[in-house]
Amino acid sequence: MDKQTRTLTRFLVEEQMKHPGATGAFTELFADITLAAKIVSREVNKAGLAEILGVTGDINIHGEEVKKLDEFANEIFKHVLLKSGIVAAIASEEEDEVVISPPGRYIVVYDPLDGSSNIDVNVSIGTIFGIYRNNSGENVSIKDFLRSGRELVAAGYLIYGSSTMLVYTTGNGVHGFTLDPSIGEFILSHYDIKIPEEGKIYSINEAYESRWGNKMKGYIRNLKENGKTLRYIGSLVADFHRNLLKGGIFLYPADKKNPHGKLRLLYEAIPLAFIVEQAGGYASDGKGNILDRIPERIHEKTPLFIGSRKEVEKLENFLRNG
Ligand code: P6P
Repeated sequence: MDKQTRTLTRFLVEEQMKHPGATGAFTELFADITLAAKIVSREVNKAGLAEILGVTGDINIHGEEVKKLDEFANEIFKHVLLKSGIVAAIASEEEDEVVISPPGRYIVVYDPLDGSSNIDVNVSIGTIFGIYRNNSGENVSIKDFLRSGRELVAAGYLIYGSSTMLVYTTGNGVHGFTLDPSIGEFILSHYDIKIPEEGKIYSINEAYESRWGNKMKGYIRNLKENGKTLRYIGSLVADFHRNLLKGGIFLYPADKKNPHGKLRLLYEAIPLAFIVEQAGGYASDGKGNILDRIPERIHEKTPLFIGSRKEVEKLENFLRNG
């Protein structure tokens, strides 16, 4: 019976009870995040049916402008977070600048719907988020976002797939919850996720091989010679989630076309790096730990190599020594 009733809400309250000084603000913030996630999940799951799949500027049967799903998801998270009175500012992949709305004890970074180009073909997509303390009170500004991922209070992601899952960490392990749409609750399904130290899977877009450096080519050749298998969905959250559970490495290197990589440091790489490290894995930009990087701009790009610790460390050695 307990398995069916261990909801996210109950889990968060149990975690909160371990911190006597806790005010409940973090638990309330998470309730807001899960509310936004449930709304996005509903729209993603019906996107193939509703006119919402349309491009920006279409008018639906209600005479309302139809937003693309990623813009819709951004608006939902932005509204719910900034209306909470708990979040003083947000940085979003869909917002050119940070959006400041104090007061609030926290600031949140997020990619509202990563991989949304896959929604038309029913491939899993996701939301990635990270939560920091607001150390500047009413004077919160962009400077409060340009800080190490080691200051994260929490990080997580939603994966909108065959089921909708929320996976998050507050620095005490990584836990996964699966949405039961019949009761509208996230139920604990993956307690204390640990990524296998090694894995057979590697995830990279091999179409770009001609753009890689020789050391990257040598590393991928070595993976093939050692019997690894390629799995690449082209949706970061889906590729990351599979490798988190099964082991392996995801790679999005810098190349001739993307000299700094394609993926975003602040609201993609850093939150996932916190999660994977809490699960026993490792995330690198090829030179060092992603969590030691200090973003210089909110939309800064980075190479990303993330997954089983031994694999990522072997990749770093290849890039150093060839
Ligand atoms: P490519 C989706 O557009 C995305 O941002 C990530 O979700 C995904 O990992 C990556 O880009 C795929 O990029 O160049 O292989 O199509």
